[in-house]
Amino acid sequence: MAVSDHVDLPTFIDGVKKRNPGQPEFVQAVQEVAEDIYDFIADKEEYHKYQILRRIAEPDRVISFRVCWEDDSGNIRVQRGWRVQNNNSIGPYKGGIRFHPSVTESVLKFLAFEQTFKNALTGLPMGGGKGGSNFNPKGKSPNEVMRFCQSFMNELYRHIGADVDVPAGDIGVGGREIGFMFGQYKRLTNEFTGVLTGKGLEYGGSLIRTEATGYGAVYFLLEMLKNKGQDLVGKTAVISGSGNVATHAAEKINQLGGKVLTLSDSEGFIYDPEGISQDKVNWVKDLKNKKRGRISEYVKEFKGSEFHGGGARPWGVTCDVAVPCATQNELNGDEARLLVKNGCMAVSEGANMPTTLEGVHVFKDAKILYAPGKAANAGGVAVSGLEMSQNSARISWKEEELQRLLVDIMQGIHSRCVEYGTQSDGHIDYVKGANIAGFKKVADAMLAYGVV
Ligand code: NDP
Ligand code: 2IT
Repeated sequence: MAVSDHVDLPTFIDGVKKRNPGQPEFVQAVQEVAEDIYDFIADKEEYHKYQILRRIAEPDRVISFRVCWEDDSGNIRVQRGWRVQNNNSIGPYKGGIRFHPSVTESVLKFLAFEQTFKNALTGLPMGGGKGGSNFNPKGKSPNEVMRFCQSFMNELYRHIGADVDVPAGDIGVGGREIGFMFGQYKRLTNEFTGVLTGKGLEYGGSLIRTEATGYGAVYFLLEMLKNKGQDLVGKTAVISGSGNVATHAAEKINQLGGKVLTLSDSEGFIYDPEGISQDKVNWVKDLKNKKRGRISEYVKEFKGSEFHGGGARPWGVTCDVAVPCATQNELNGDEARLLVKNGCMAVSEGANMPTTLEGVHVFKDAKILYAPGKAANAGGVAVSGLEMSQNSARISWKEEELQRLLVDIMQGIHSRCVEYGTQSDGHIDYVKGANIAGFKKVADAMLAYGVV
């Protein structure tokens, strides 16, 4: 037997740190998963022998490339693009593309790693991948965004395909950008295939894909509450972000009788004590998607609301439930303690890894209902998986059918978390449940393949 088979958890994490210098987000994501998986595989010799966790934490490949484009003033601009193909044991690589100045290889590796478990949890045949660029779409003209997307695809198209790797949107990449990228892929390859998801309805997109992540995160929240004999009626919610996931989470909370108090962006948060009702959510969607404006503009439109600037985050606002929907590490240990102290009973993560490792431990120790992103925000990629199925069959399903499937998938993920995360005192550790259920499916496929 090889000597490295049974390294303990600290030694394993040390190794991950040494092999991935300067990649704190990636190390953080691996550590959070490894803490649970080490318990689970303690008595499972095969997973050790075949180094399954070590292998999942080593991407199949990381593709890095130059993206040149010309801005409206004729300057040549150079950005870096990536696609991280983490693991395709249970299906083609699948995961979004992020355009944001904070994008680094570490960020995309953590996202591709998380995506591997998330996609397994959906029950659909999708492996894990993620891509993106440090391109900042803010303040760019539509033509500049189009030229960037086309240049990005000029390299990416070699590495993707309907049965190989199927990207979608993420931060900074919505329907407009997917349209530009799909158009360029089609032009380069002369093929019309389901190579991207999140497409427009006119060219192979699926109904409810736009809504699916935010809706799904609230369905998951509702499942956790139902398990305690509760629902969302009359409950106050604090939400961060004001993009695709945040606005659709707010919409669903309103539909289910809750009251949304906050939304945010990187400049600060707005607090509306009257509640951000559906007409206000529609106004924010318009602000973000059409006017490409900032959330601070909300207070000019809706009297009685407040804007807290300087990058302030909303976690100090007293609430029953919290739904972080902006970005990674936007909720730290102190903020987690504040939420718990103020009586927050449930947290459902619409964003990926929004809570720091310390914050995760605070929620776990306080035994509140806490759903990690890989479980709670899987509704988006799940409907992407349904878009792939519709594209392969060249049909479009009806909205009611897709709505039913989304609810069904979120309930299925909840059940899997309960199965693997229920503790001896009856408390459900959703982080543990999600990590183990996601890991087991990918790990068992890897065992079937032998050493590859
Ligand atoms: P959008 O681009 O639509 O919105 C992102 C929002 O988050 C904006 O309000 C943005 O504010 C804010 N934000 C982004 N980066 C930062 C930052 N560094 N600090 C503070 N605020 C920030 O993205 P989505 O709504 O699609 O994505 C939000 C989260 O949900 C991400 O974590 C993403 O990975 C996750 N997710 C998305 C899915 C999808 O289907 N779209 C699926 C599953 C998860 P600003 O404009 O100031 O940057
Ligand atoms: O983080 C995610 O799950 C996404 N950004 C969606 C990925 C997808 O392929 O739909």
